[in-house]
Amino acid sequence: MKKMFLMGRSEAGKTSLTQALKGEKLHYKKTQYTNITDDMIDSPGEYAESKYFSLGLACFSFEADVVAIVQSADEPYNLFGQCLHTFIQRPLIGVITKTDSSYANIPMIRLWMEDAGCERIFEVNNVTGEGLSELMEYLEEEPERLTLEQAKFKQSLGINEWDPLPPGVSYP
Ligand SMILES: Nc1nc2c(ncn2[C@@H]2O[C@H](COP(=O)(O)OP(=O)(O)OP(=O)(O)O)[C@@H](O)[C@H]2O)c(=O)[nH]1
Ligand SMILES: [Mg+2]
Repeated sequence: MKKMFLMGRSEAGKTSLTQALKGEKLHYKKTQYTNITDDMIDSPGEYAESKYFSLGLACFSFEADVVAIVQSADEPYNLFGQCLHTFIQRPLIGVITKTDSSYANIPMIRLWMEDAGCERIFEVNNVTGEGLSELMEYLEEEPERLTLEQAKFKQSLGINEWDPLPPGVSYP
């Protein structure tokens, strides 16, 4: 199971996503500080909303296997810059919540996430559970655990640690 780090503005639906993935009924609980469990790191939205705290978010990413930007389908503005993935040494994915909102503009949120460098984008409804199984399937794929030498070899090829080796290439 991949450990997922959630970041996104307050009310985006991060905590609800953790509840929905655990099969719990949604219960509102404002996140006051970063909660770390075995599979998930849930941060308060205010951290992503401040440029000073956002550095701390980059640090938390080192404790995770994958970093998820969480944005609701009716989000009025974009908090994340282009090519965000370049300063996060983990795969970056996007999770669009509140797909049931009558103000949803999913194509726009997808564009923001693609600009940020998300390699996968999932659309979910935390209330009904729609779309969660696809995300769950992705999280259940075990990440490859590399030795330092293997990681350095991948770096020498100019590829990310989580990218597959090019065809015909194997570890020395
Ligand atoms: N309709 C709908 N409401 C949702 C969905 N996901 C979350 N919500 C609601 O959105 C509100 C905010 O959700 P939270 O999960 O607490 O948001 P958060 O991102 O954890 O916010 P902070 O803890 O402040 O950072 C709650 O009232 C949820 O019930 C969804 O997919 N659909
Ligand atoms: Mg929360």
